Amino acid sequence: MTTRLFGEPIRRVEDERLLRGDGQYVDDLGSDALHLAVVRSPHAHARIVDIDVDAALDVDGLVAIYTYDDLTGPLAEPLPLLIPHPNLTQGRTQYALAKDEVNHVGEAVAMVVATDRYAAEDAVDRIDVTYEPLPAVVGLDAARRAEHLVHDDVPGNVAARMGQSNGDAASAIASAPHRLSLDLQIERSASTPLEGRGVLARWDTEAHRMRVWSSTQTSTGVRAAIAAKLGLDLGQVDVMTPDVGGGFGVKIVHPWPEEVMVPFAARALGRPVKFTEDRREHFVSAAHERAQQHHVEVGFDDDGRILGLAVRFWHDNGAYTPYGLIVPIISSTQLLGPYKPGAYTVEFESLYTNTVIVTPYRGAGRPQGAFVMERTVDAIARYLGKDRIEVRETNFIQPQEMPYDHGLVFQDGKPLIYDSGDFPATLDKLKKLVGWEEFESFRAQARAEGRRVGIGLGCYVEGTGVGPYEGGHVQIETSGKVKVATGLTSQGQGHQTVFAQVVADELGVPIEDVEVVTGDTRRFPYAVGTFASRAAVMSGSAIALAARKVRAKALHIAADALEVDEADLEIVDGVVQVRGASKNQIALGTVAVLSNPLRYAFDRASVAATQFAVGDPTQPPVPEGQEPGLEGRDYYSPNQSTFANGMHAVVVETDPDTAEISILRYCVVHDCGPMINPRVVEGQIHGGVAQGVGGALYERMAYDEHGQLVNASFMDFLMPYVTEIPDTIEIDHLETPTPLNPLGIKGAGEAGVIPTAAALAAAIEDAEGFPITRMPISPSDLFELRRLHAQGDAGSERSDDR
Ligand code: MCN
Repeated sequence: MTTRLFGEPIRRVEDERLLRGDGQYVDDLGSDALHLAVVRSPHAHARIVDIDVDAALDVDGLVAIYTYDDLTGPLAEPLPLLIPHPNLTQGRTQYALAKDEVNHVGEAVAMVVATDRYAAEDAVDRIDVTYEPLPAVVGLDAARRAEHLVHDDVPGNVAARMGQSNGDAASAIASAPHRLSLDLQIERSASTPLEGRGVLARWDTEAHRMRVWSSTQTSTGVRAAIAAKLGLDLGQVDVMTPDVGGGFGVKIVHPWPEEVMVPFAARALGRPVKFTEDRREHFVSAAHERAQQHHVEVGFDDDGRILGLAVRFWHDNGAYTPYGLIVPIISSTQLLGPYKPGAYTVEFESLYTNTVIVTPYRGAGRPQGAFVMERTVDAIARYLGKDRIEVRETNFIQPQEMPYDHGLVFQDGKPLIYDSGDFPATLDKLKKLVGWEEFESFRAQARAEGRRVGIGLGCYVEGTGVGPYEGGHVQIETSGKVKVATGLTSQGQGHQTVFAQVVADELGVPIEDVEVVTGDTRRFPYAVGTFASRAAVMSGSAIALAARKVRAKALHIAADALEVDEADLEIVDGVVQVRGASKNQIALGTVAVLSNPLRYAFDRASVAATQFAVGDPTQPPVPEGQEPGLEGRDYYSPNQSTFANGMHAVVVETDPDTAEISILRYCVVHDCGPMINPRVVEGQIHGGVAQGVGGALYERMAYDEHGQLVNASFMDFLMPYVTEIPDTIEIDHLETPTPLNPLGIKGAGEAGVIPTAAALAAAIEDAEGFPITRMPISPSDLFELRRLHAQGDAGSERSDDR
């Protein structure tokens, strides 16, 4: 009997190679390539008056310089707006090279190709761009004031306004026994993967084919963009993702200017060209997220039951909107978390600023949403003098209410319907894990020692596995090895392991015999990409379905060969056998040979080596309704997202003198349905919590009023080290399967990051005794809040009792 691998916490098969330094990233490839470097705007907002390249022309090793004037046809048009929305009436995207205006520091103005990066950078330094600086709009306050405009033709800096309602929230709030209003704010942060962006292109002048390697989260998207921008057929472009050193959202955008300019240069020059982004470039020219200001009005009864909730918020979308309204739409719908809000209304404005563009960063609008909702629920509890757990329990959607329809439209344009989850049970587990009941005695003991401690929690629900589709291809080689391909890409999530687990189970083969390839358009040309915690649900399901097709085919061929009934067969360790009769068997590799009527001499040798000998070597026709080859392809395309959930609790200590914030305990209960690999899921949660702690306590994009990012390096942008992350993140799981996919699974990749700021704010508030309404919070911020609180002025929470 083969042991079932689904659910086993096996070690990741990719890790040994990666940890030994044997990974292959884009920059490890193309040693023969020319190098591209970028002239970037030093101004947040300026008109380009002139670009003088003369002084760069005598740099040794210079091969080419490109400005907007060198672009023609589709390449001279703005880059695509990837996710249009009817409300995005003022969407704007940038050009591959700025045309006549720049809208943030770091925007690409010209590109240089040279024999090496040093020469390319030297030439970049010698290109003299004359700018006419314009007033910069930096931050949400300036965008809302709209004294200056980012785009002349966009009044009020408003890219889009949008609202949704379920019921009459204004009346429900007005007639509620109690009312509170809160102002809550989250600042900019960013994905900051270890590997920045990178792209290498080779134009094959004989075959007229473009081969591109990109550090991307969507190889099919990059391929489509390159084909469209360079006037090539899709079939002429191959895009491969080698190892990718993290993406966390920032590599979903496609194409980045460099992703079309590198292939453009490679074709124009007839030589391979590559671009490797450096850290400073990443800070000022890739994407950020998170900055939002929120105003909440909530009405509730004596038990803390929410009767009406009205949220208005302002979303900083940066200089352009290539990713549409996805982030604020997610905030506006997912802030509801596990709760019934009574009547609900939400409205937002997505605003332009002269700063780096905003696209989804792990969590994608949900950390802000969870912060808003959890701060609101905590404020209700504090106002009523009730336990925070009790108020949550009062407002939870109950398991028997699933599927639960919120009466809103989700990010995918489909109704926001939760499919599964047991929120009371999740909270119960968390209460026990963190020891909620025992905390007061710990607080008393700490207080007696002159220490200040606090406990907080944060709950969330996350739409995962968003559509429209993903596919899988599974092939059994004549060697018995199994090759699996799916089109979406991997950035470190362990897909090579988990997809192999799924296939090994479905086919009954040893996992060592399964090899998984992701993000290679040559192997699987139709795909969407890796984001929205969708790979397990989408590709996992598609691969399982494809493997089932292969299994059915293998059993059919084997039954014929063994002259037995298909129903009597099983596959164990890569061998098809009659149940209970171990002698009557045939290896899957042999079945693969038989699946192809054209049998080669070397295939026959492998057949002869099995206990079953092929009788007639003449080639029979392909049986009707069957295709040659032991392979299968299938797609999974769900009607809606599946909703995972989780709850975090954190215990902090704040230093009474220095205001330093230390995490004493961090606990997570998580429900992503059945886990394919609990070790991988927990690794994802660890990574997510680490990023969440960064966003809550350390990381902020510090723009000055001129739009200069003054902390654009890891010396100044405080990404947490291992010393700032709790040694142990205690995790428990609840597995409520979804009825929506064949494996019953929900996503897990963003889980760790979503409620971290909410839980930490709650814990700090609990330790300090005054409201925490904005994140991140540094020791200096806390110190200042203490001073304001001492003056009776900390926090922005107002109540209005009836
Ligand atoms: N998994 C599982 N069982 C489940 C659900 C998931 O074993 N029930 C496993 C999956 O098979 C996968 C991992 O957990 O190996 C994450 O699964 P999933 O939730 O499907 O997320 P994706 O694989 O689609 O990854 C995307 C997600 C997102 S949106 C961001 S952002 C993110 C993240 O994953 N970026 C990452 N995790 C990251 N991890 C690394 N190392 N690097 C990134 O850039």
